[in-house]
Amino acid sequence: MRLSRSFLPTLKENPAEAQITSHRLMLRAGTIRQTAAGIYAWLPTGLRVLRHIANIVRHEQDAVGAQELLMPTMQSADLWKRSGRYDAYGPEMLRIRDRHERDMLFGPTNEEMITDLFGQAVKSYKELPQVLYQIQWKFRDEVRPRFGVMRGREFYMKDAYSFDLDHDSAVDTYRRMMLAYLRTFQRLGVRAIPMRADTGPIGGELSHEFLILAPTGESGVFFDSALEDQDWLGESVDLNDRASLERFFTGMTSFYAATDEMHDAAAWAKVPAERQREGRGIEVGHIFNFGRKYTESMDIAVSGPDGAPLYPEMGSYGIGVSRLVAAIIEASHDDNGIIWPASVAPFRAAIINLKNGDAQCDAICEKLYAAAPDDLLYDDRAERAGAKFADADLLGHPWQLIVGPRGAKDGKVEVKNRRTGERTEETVDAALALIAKIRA
Ligand code: 5CA
Repeated sequence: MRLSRSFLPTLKENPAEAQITSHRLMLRAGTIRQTAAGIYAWLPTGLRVLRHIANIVRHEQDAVGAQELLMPTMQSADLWKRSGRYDAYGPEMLRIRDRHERDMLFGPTNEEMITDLFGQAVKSYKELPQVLYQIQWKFRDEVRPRFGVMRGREFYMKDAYSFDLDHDSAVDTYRRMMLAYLRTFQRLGVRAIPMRADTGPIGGELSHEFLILAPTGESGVFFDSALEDQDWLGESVDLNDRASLERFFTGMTSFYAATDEMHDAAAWAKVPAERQREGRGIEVGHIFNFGRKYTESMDIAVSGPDGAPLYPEMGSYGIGVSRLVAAIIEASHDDNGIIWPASVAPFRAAIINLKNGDAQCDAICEKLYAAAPDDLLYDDRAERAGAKFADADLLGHPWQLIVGPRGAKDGKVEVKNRRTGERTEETVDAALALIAKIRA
């Protein structure tokens, strides 16, 4: 994209309404704008990041056998009356009446709807297990929406739901999902630590939260630093083998990790002091196994091996996709702006033309830009170099390809790594080779 033609409203000053770094930087870098309390429009660069995150999430869900579908945001209250949650959910649910006076709601989550869809389609135990997911907008009328998209009222969530024949099989599904989550966060370029969690109003016994460390996090966290050193992408687990899933899960849960709500001082004391990490964390994912809570309350059964009705065991698995955009920034920025992990960055790199109109500079920039015009941001504006550098740092592209008249004479490009600040002089071909491998 050519910056001179793009819709990218950056701000020089810190917006007064933003209290935390990620919110400030998201507004300043032109990724979002608030349209009502806790409700945001995603501007082109923000939408790019949101899509990149969603695609990584999608890929790792597919890899463990989950199937994507898309449910509506609007739901009928009747569904929720069947599970008993219509009254239980409280004022966070946005309730709406249609022109025929029917009670509707904007979905805060989808257990009821998916259970109903499952019940309409699946009749026999032979069709189990099933894991279904969507990436869809949710609405929760939070009392205090704050910190931008970190705690919004409308937010984007990946929600998956599983149906298994029995508890052991549901535990296998839970463990596969756990692995998918660890791989997802690693690919997103952040460390999200899984912690035993309270099951809260959703109910059930097996539950983990995934937290990204950041001083502005809402929960206190205690964990063994060994969890930060694991390579989940390299971990070989046979997804179809119960013993292999159990080995993985037992290994992972042998390391201490808990939020302040679940903290156990005695167990903590056994973690070697040099590996004890304490801090604050942002919840970016939450997985639950809650057994037959919805299949029983909504009377959704399949026929079992002996023909008798059987209520499947369920789990649900959420990732806060829009919250992740902010959480990644909390974990990855400096005084000059955002530092995007390459996997989610809006563009692979910025091309900075230091002298627009100079034949050599223009030619090199155009050649670099032609390599991936949809995935590079070419700063072709008639601005001072300083302003271009400041914007590139603010926007957080992992790489900057800087083309000035002095280097251009010799066919050279200056390449800056945003994270390390390191600059090297490269040939145009070397810069092209770099562009090709950034997101590969
Ligand atoms: N039905 C289950 C899992 S599918 C569920 O709704 N879980 S949840 O309530 O924990 O939400 C899942 C994730 O959505 C959370 O981990 C968090 O990352 C994100 N999330 C929840 N509320 C908000 C909010 N108000 N703003 C932004 N993200 C949110």
